[in-house]
Amino acid sequence: MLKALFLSGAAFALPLAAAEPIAVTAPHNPILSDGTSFSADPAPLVVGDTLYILAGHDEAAPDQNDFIMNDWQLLATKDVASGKWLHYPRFLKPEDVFKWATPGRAYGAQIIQAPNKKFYLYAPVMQANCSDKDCFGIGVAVADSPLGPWTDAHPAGPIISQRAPVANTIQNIDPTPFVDEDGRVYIYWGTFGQLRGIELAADMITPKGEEVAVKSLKGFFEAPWLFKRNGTYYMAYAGNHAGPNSDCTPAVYHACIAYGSAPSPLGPWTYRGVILPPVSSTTSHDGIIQFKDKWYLVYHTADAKGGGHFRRSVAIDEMQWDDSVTPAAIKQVTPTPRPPSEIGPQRNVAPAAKIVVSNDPVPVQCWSKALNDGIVRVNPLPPDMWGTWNGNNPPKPWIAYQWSAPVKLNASRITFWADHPAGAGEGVAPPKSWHLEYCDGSAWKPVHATSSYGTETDKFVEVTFEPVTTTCLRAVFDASQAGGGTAGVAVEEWEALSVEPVKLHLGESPQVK
Ligand code: FUB
Repeated sequence: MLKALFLSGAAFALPLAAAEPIAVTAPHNPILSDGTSFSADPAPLVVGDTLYILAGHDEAAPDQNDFIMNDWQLLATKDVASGKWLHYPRFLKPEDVFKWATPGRAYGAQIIQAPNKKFYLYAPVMQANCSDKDCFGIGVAVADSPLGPWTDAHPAGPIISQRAPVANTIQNIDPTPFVDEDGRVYIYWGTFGQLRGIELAADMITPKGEEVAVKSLKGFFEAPWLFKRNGTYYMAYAGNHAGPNSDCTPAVYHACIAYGSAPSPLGPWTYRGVILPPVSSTTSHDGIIQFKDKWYLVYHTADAKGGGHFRRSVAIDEMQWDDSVTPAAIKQVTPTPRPPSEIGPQRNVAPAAKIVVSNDPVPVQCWSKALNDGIVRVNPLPPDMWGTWNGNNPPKPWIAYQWSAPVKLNASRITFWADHPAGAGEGVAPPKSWHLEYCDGSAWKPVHATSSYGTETDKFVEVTFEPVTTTCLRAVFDASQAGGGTAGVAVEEWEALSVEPVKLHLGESPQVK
């Protein structure tokens, strides 16, 4: 009998065996939102009246920038809108099934049902006793039910690795298997811009025919997801063609979910567009499925309590089609819940400001929007900050906020980030000095500071000044210089504090009320 606990938006509180699900009520995304269990790399599967989502399990500490993933977990629902899910934590570990695998690195896996009605799990795992440059290999396990028990379908080792079926030098992860209507089986996989595909025999494990290397899906990075609708094959994937004019992402560390289509399972593939803009985690990972007349995109974000780039959580949203074009196009998904349109009252009016920077377009590893996103991470990555480092660093960069209505300010807080010490002439260092200016008509004027301008890193440095009523504020930096070199400047968060708390309207054109 199921031992089901009903917890609100929570994962699990009692130590239960892997086979025992816990009932979760998820009023909104992410599905597991309370920060007790992080979930990543979702792969949906429909069996009868149930939608399953196989997911990895992020266990990195808050300051750890690494994929600590020791097992997979499973979520199941009969009604997405109800928000009621069964959660099977610690569903499966690599070493439980694959005797040739090491523990850990339980990256994105997928389960499909074969024509023989059995279920096959395709899982990237680390091979033990491996001398390859990259020891990830894709193992296959088989079961009579998605809930297992799972046994290794190919105990000799992975069906795909740097040695099989064709020697390669890529990282062999993120498998996406697919059974076509005629019963033929295909699998794609890959990361770091390398996408490979091959047909498998009816046994679901033996490679058949030529392997293809797909080059035509713009910005392909990882997380391919192969599916078919109305005779057209679709490949969704995490893309990272980055830049100020990119349809995908401004910052190279982040990814959008993009897609392409093809007339046959092995291509040729044509890029079609973006399904999901970058999410709050640097990685993005997609799974797409039809369940009870609706199409869904499942993905992950850093939005759970205590979440981060390596503490991700699975989310699900409806996906719509545009059938007025051929092939049918996927409409861009709006993630839910939508951000609030109004926040406050609060003194920090930065979230309502438009950001303008001296070094536009910023280097693609950085992201100006990080300046006023309210997030200061323990161990940030480049897209968690604005910065100037590009190998030819400007000596006097600046960042500015512009409001559509005047604000009355008397303080500002800033968090600098550096990987070099104060006084360095290379890398990213705290600025030699900095000051604040406000606009008065068309002229920039310095504020009358009543405290000093600190340059410490990794914490908020506050500067107070005599009140100014203005529509713009800017921070001007004198970059650190030494030995003829100029260091970069980086800022994680920059707050502009109004004299009194105010309500902020965060619509299309941000305003202060
Ligand atoms: O979770 C580890 C890796 O991060 C996955 O394999 C990628 O798709 C990315 O989500």
